[in-house]
Amino acid sequence: MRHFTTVNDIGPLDSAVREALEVKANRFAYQHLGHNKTLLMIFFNSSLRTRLSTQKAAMNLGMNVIVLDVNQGAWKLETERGVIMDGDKAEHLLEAIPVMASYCDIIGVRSFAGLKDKAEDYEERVISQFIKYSGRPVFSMEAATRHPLQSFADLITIEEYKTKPRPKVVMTWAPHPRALPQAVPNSFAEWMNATDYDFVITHPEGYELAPEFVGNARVEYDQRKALEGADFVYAKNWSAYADPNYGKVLSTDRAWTVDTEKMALTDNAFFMHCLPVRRNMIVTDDVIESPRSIVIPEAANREISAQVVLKRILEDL
Ligand code: AN0
Ligand code: CP
Repeated sequence: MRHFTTVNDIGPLDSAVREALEVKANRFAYQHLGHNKTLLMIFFNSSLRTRLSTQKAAMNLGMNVIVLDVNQGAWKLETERGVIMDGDKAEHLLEAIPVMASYCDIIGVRSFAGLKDKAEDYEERVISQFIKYSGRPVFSMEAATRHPLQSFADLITIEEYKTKPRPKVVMTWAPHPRALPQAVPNSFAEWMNATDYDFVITHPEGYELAPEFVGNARVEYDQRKALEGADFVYAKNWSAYADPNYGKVLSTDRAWTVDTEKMALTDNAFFMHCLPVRRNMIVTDDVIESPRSIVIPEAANREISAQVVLKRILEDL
């Protein structure tokens, strides 16, 4: 593997999951792969899980790790070419990328959607510049439109917990006070559409995701109807994609919060969320604390998805 930004980069999902379960059973078996190799993780946005799990995965593989928080202590970076740099940004990405690349072998980038300019976000302008100008393998730690390390961990988790060959997986929008990117739901849909699961998306009208991510998923505007018979409930908030409301919060209606009464409509479903989660907005205390909540094992699998990706990149370095 060279770069990892979408589901297409991982190849057949059954072998990716098999490899993940092997890595999970024996996570220190590949320490030689990363010897004298350096991972640079660059964060334009906050992170708890991605930061820790990716660093742990790299250490399992024997790598050295450098972490840069661009907005804490580094120079502010200009990302647009042709700008007269007389504002607060002291350095351009076009110098910063090759300089950073000179200190490492592999680069992980977290750069969220700005949610102001849809074209800029959906062209993936930041991570594609890293791919173009670094000369290094680059992987997404959540870019503008996708969060593939999360979706891969979600897939591993569903494979571990499913009790039917073809489970019903329901991704439901849930309320949140701030505007969030569509990266997690886009990516989850992209990965679920690559499986043979029964995959349903439910959200209020106006929250339609980009058609290329919805794909063949069933969209059901009635959340209760969507949840009937579900085996997995995947909650997530996102801001509007459709024009003219791109990046806006259209509703914070807590009638969409996942609670015990809604979980009772399912087939004793497991509850999933990528975290961080706002309790009693997205999901009630009762549901997230219930024995059917698998948010912690889901987060633990982030170490495994990152390790498979780093292992495959190291194998092809
Ligand atoms: C981010 C998002 O929704 O994309 C990161 C999730 C992994 N969430 C927040 O900013 C709260
Ligand atoms: N799920 C996830 O990516 O969490 P962080 O934003 O804390 O990395």
